Amino acid sequence: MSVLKFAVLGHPNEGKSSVVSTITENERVNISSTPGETTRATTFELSFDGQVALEIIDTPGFQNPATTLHWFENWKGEESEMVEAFIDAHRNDPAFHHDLELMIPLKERAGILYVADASRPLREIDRQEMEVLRYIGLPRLALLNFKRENRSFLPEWEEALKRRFNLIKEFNAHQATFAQRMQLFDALQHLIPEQAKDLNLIQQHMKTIWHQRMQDAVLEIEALMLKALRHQYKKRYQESITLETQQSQAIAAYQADLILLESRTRKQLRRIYQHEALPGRDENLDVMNDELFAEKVWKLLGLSRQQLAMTGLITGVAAGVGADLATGGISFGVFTVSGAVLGGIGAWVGAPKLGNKRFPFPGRRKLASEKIVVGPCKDPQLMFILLDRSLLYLLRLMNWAHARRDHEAFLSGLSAEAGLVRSWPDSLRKTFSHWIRIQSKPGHADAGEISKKFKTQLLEWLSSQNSETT
Ligand SMILES: Nc1nc2c(ncn2[C@@H]2O[C@H](COP(=O)(O)OP(=O)(O)OP(=O)(O)O)[C@@H](O)[C@H]2O)c(=O)[nH]1
Ligand SMILES: [Mg+2]
Repeated sequence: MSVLKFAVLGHPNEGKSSVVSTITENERVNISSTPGETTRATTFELSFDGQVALEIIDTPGFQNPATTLHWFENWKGEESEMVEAFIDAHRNDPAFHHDLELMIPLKERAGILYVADASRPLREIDRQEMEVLRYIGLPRLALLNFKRENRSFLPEWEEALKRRFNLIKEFNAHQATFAQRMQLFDALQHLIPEQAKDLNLIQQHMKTIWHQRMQDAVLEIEALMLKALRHQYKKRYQESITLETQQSQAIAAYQADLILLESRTRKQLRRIYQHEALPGRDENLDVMNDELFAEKVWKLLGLSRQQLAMTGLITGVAAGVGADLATGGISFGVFTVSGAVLGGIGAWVGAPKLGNKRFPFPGRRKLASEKIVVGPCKDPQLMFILLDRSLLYLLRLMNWAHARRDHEAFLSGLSAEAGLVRSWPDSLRKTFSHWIRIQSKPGHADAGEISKKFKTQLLEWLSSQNSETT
């Protein structure tokens, strides 16, 4: 496959670098609200199997389109030598620094992606820039990047563009989904038919990677579920501190462990989607940012009480949970706390409430060798909530354009009704309930089978959530 080249050109501050960042999924492209941020032609690559397939060249905005156009209009030499001659003629003029930089990729006959913010009025200077590109004569696609909602200027932009560009396409660099990026590649194939085969190959590579990422994400999420399901926090009993204090500390430590596991999974998901700069949590968010065990989270995410009752997972040991379900209260009867007594004296198992700190404890002598054990969790709702939060995070991540730098908005806006597992198809809920039952018994003969079934169904569901992308 040969290396295809496209230069991204346009007026300063229109979103050129944003287009580059989103197409190449590169969060390190410089983007800023200050016009003139990009000062040099800079190449960003798309590589597959270690081979560069596509170069997208970010460029500074036009500085002197009127003078440049005038110079082109008076050019008497060969058309193919015009750009080179222009660069030579202005080499020592600092006022043309950006104009020369943006022409560098054009010397190498890169295709042109002209970026314009069509949410503002068209000006004379825009027409001059378009004319400069028409004179250069390379295949050119106009990308309309709406920085604001306003579409009232669209007709005048279309009118000016259609006479000077081979194709016009809307591409919102800060909102573009995977499907819209694929459509951009469709447009490029129309723009340069002789490169259509290679462009199509790039598209296929991108689709394969997209699917692979979803599989990797599902693996990460299942791994989190497994760790959380079986997690135990153990601490040696200390005679000098009251049992109650030690038990609450142990529960807090257990919760902190799960929150850490969740954070690590979010980090892995960010790595998979090349979004490493995005936050794992943020300051002002509700269901995603509140700690895993916050009351609000337990109200809004996970299954409804009725759905939970129907999983068949709430039995005997989680009696506390059952009672809460009946009374309509929020359950914190999450844990089985067991003080496994060493020395063969015995063990107790209870279902204490975190709220009122009621812990059953047999009336007998405490030994220094006793341990406070929290977990594994016996409340299936914890699993559904963790899964819900992971999926909410994942869906946000996969649809977050790489050009966006407003990271503080990444986790916000997930509404109170945002829980996903409540609206899952019954089959998936059933499979995950089954998964919990089987996987809570390490070494279960059916573990491999249920794991496969769960991952397959989860992947199908994820794909359906992004159906426009497949
Ligand atoms: N809301 C919104 N903002 C955008 C969009 N595209 C660009 N911006 C913002 O517009 C400003 C300029 O974006 P850049 O991508 O740096 O623009 P540029 O054309 O590369 O700018 P220069 O390098 O200065 O010529 C930044 O503040 C971006 O966040 C968009 O589609 N939506
Ligand atoms: Mg730029």
